[in-house]
Amino acid sequence: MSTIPNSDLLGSEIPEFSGWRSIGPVTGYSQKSNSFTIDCGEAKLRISFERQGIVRLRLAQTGIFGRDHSWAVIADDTPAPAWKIDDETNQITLITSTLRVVIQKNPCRVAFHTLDGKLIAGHDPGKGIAWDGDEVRCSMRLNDDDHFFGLGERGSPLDKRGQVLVDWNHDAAEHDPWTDPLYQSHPFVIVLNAGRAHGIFFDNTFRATFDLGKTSTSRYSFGADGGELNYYFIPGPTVKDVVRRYGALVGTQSLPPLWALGYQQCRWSYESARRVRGMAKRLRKHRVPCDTIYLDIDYMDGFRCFTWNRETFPNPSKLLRELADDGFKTVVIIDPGIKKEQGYGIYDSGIAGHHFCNDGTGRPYVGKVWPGESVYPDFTRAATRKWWGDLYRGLISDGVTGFWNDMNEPADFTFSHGTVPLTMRHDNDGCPTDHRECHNIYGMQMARASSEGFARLRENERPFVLTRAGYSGVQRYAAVWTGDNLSSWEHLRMSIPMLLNMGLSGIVFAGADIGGFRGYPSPELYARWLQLGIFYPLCRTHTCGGLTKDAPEQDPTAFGKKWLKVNRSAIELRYRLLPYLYTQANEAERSGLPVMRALALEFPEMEKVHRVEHEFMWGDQMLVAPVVEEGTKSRKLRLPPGEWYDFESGKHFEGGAEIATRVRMDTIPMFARSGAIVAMRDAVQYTGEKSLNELILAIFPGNGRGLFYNDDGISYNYRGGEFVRETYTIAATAAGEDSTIGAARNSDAVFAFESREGNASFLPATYLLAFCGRRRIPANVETSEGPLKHLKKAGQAGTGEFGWWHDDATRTVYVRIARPSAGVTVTVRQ
Ligand code: MIG
Repeated sequence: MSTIPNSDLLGSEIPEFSGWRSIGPVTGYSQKSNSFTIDCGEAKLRISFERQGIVRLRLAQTGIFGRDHSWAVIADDTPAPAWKIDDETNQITLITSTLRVVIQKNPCRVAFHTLDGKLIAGHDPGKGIAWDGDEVRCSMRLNDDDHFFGLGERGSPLDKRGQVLVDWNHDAAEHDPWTDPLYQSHPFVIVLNAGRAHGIFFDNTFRATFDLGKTSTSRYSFGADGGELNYYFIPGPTVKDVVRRYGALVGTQSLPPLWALGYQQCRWSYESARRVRGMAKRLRKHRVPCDTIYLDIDYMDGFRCFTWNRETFPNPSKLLRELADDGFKTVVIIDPGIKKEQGYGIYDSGIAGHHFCNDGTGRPYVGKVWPGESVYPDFTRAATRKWWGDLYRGLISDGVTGFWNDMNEPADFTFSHGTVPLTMRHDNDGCPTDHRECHNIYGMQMARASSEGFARLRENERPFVLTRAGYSGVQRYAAVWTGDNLSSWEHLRMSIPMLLNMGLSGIVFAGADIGGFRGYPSPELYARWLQLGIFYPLCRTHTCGGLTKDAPEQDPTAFGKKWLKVNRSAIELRYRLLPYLYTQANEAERSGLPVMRALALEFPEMEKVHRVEHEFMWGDQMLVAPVVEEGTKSRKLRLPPGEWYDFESGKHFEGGAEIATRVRMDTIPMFARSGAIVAMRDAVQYTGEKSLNELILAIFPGNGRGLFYNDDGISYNYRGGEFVRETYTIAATAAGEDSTIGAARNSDAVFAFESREGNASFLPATYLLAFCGRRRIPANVETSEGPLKHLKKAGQAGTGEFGWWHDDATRTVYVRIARPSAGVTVTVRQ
């Protein structure tokens, strides 16, 4: 078996077009309910009309379309939209209720227009669709002000214009911001031009490349080493429209169990039960909230999956029970590589069931990973996914609550390119093929097997699976972490555009290793990283600790007293914000919109903020500008247009400008949009510690709307209606005279419990409304049901008594009421 040179797989060369055949003139066409097939000599191009106004194009170079199968696109039973044909001399136009698809006849070029005839996107007039042997490529027109977002996990700057990006899942153990590819493949790009957006999803699992205006200033292109030229044009016009529609096509991030949104502590490795207990005890002793502890590969017996090292973990179920009693969930790592060893049950049953990928000669391919010689389960085979999922039974009965799937690019230490040979065979859901076609989906199908297995074994419990590799749609099965980063400020910064583009690509439940995986962070770097990491949907510290036992600890308690306080308060803030985060996670599942949002998603029409790399919206209500440089005393940042309030102090800022805000070590620059309503609670040590008795709503001056979602936090019952979802509004009613900027701070405010859907048993007994940014003591506060008592002493605040009081230090008017019915309003009169 030959080694494949690195450059062939990981290089970003875009093939020259000289030997390529470009599609020729239209010679005929035919139509069927939702599709229109164009003949271009021997080749055929099929255009079909999909859900949500999405248009699909497929090319058959030889005129014969292959199996129509996708690992990404989910089934859809919405009826095909109506469309009609307008056949003219030089072009054919397909007209839907939202788009005009214009097919130029000679040569065949396809373009997408608005109904009133404006060009949105189209094939490059010179190149169009082309192929060379197995390789396929599509060239599109490129405009001067086109900018590119999405494309999954990349370290490079947020706007991908001018970059060539490769999709080929790669164990990028040592990467920097320009290393490409990384671990995941998401061939989905969002094109943003003067505030208007559309998307392209190139559903091809072979090694793919996107040339986003690097080799040409007049066209961009995407293509793959094999497979079908098969892509979806996803209309906007807003970035949100594109992201939502992409979510409807490939599925959205499934709602995690609530505990998985808590803080998570990991290390390679807590290599013995003693050490795991020690870590857990330390966190509780220092009152650092934490929900989850991870076990890395050393818990296993000789790296054999689904086993325990009985010397270091003599009684796993006892350990896990103790941890559970103390409020910790335990997640263990499981790699795909199965040790080749007769007598090891998993290997034997895998051989008996033909579950391992063969090398092309019929024998299992044997690579090298942690256990030494290892074989690779074929996750592209349904029977193997079932077998694999069931293997978790033992760990689950030991008390393991989630699974961490690593090395699933898949990694192989045999070759310098880091993966298995391209000749390795896969079942490919009944259509056998080689690794070229299945490489990019291997990790996703492993995560799927794990998640589906968990769902069978723990009926009606939401799985938690964390995966390193993935392909479009992986978010249906797993959360994602961004692999082996470095303990450096550069890597802290890099994680932001990376996670923002992942969010735009549907991978919502994601995070980078807090503090960095390789190396040792300074106390300051760790603290600042944690202050950023509490906004990662997946909030996990992880390190390889230099792989030596005496390497320093990397956790919130490890940097001395002063830093412990800083670190604890960051994590407490995460827990205080959990109702909002959980609401956003539910919104992500419903809509496909991410939690960590690039400014371009919320403000597509405001070009100036599109390339802001190190700020983000957190949900639709908050803006976070974490400290990303060592020794920062004053954080410069750009506020998008509108009015903004400092989240802690309530201080008012006019947006649309660069500002600088002074920071101490424990300052996290965060802002609320005017009219923001953010659901919060008191901090807890872990999510299951205390139920939500009082919901705190942080309400900012202005006009706006907010949401609160809640359910049992663990089961699927919410899908059958066992949840509650409230919407609130806040309005600044004109005190009449004052219409100046920031006037909302001083005008009357009317807060309304607008609507309630679902089961009220998931609501808290009391609500604490915190009207922020109010300097003046109100004249009175009343609800639509009557006046409220003015509690003069701040001390009364802690007693749970109903009424209102003003806190001068934080410029907040607090109002505590018992759970009202929908429709009730609360008015603050100035
Ligand atoms: O070859 O399991 O990215 O998080 O700690 C290294 C050991 C294997 C790579 C993962 C990392 C994990 C480590 N793994």
